[in-house]
Amino acid sequence: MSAATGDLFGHGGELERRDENIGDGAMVLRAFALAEVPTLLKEIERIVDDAPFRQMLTPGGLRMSVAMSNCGTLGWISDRRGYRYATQDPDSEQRWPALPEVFLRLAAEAAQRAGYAAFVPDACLLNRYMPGTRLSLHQDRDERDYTQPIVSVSLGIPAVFLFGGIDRSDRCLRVPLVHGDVVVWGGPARLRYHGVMPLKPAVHTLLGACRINLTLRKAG
Ligand code: MD3
Ligand code: FE
Repeated sequence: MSAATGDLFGHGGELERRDENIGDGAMVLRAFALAEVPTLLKEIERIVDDAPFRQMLTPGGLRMSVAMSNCGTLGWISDRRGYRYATQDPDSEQRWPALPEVFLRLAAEAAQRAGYAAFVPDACLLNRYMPGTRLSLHQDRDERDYTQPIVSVSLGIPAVFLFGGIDRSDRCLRVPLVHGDVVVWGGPARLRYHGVMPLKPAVHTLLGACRINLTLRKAG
């Protein structure tokens, strides 16, 4: 892209697909999900119709700032008893909605591009952020097999992702994530601490004052 094609800022804007390595095993695929956004949003609507977003309790009894739902054979939940994967939505006592085909395809294509062949997730956590919502520094360690990557899809208003190290006290890289970005976390990045800074007030054309992050995992 050049000035002649309308890229006034010279960085390709948010429409250009581009791969960025942000650390060993962690790859940002800029705009990778853009073409699928309409389908993704339709599927998200169906999922949260059956399994509405809710703010879960931490084992310590605090209400999480992020509102969550799940689809797939396993869903990540948190309550006074701890963090775990469950086959049922604890609110409805029904199985989680099925993983839509477009989620499976996008996850497999992104993982493939980052060097992980044949990624077949069985769990998708849907995280909903509003301005002020944050996710504190944590590791994802409730899954069975850490050799499997995690694929995340960012939709809606921007966020600053915090990418730490293997120790909680390691310094964090700040990675801005925007609508349509996909990140693949695997290998040595799989157990690194990470979180999301409090979201700044913003409005997205399609999602309003909201960010939705899909996290696709093979949990079982
Ligand atoms: C890095 N979600 O749901 S996705 C989570 O934007 C979570 O909602 C964030 O962290 C969000 O657990 C970040 C990116 C992500 C997911 C898993 C990781 C980054 C990761 C596992 C290891 C290292
Ligand atoms: Fe996480």
